[in-house]
Amino acid sequence: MPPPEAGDAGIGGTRFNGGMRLVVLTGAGISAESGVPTFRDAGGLWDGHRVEDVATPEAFARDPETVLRFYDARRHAVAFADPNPAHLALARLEAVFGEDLLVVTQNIDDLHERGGSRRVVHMHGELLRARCTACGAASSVTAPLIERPPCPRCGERMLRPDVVWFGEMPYGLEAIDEALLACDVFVAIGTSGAVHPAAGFVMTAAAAGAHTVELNLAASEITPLFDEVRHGPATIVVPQWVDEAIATRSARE
Ligand code: BV8
Repeated sequence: MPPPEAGDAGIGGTRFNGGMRLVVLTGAGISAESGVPTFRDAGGLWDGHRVEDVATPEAFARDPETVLRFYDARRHAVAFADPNPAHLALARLEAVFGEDLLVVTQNIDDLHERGGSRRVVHMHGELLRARCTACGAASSVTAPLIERPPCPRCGERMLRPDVVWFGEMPYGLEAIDEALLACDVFVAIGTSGAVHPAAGFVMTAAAAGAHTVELNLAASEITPLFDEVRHGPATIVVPQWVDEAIATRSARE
């Protein structure tokens, strides 16, 4: 894929060529203004807990109650959160770009879906899903997992959050890689770039010729890797960028 030409119609710094295929990666920062705490900001999720105590298979084996309570509490909190203008903007983007847009989220909340996005890959799993450690079946969470509800398929009371912990293989990597290699523009929203392999996606996209954009409240660990950086709260910078992307696409049609 040829790199974007200087003359291509563009938005701000974003240069689109040909197909305008987009991959958007989101992190906890896109849900921050919905009241869902991030991980590494002050007062974040990791402040109260050590990752090793709540987000690894070893932690679950050692102290399942602490881990189940940690995720039950987050699931309860997310139920009271609403999608914010950044989530709604990405749904508007999907309404225009359709299959030319893939949203990959590191988040385990359902705010993208409640905001109207349909094409979402939850590479780190989902709070609202459980996985049976006896038969492997995935199912929707219908009660706090600390109550040990039965697996809908095998009846065993051995459900864990269907969430990807540190040391576990993220979901959807093949499809994500395919989309990164084919995209014209890669956008990272509200992620610190602290966790792999998500933190490396910008390099995969850039190596394949994509224009890369970071939309974040502040500089992240991977800011230097992007062609274009816009700092500000997601509820401001994401709708702005989406409006420009839609205008650019409409101007080309
Ligand atoms: C794996 C689910 C094998 C659980 C999470 C190199 C290659 C591959 C792996 C590794 C590697 N080096 C190290 C590893 C191992 C490890 C890892 O990355 N460790 C780190 C700590 C060094 N990775 C793994 O174990 C992964 N699995 O490697 O499998 C493999 C090997 C090769 C290739 C493939 C596979 C699994 C990692 C998944 C762990 N699970 N979440 C849960 O949610 O409880 S990670 C968790 O932290 C999140 O899901 C998220 O992905 C991650 C990072 O969090 P962010 O979303 O970025 O949030 P954070 O708080 O950090 O930052 C918030 C950002 O928002 C900030 O930038 C802030 O400025 C911004 N912000 C704040 N407010 C706003 C805002 N922006 C805009 N507006 C605002 N209002």
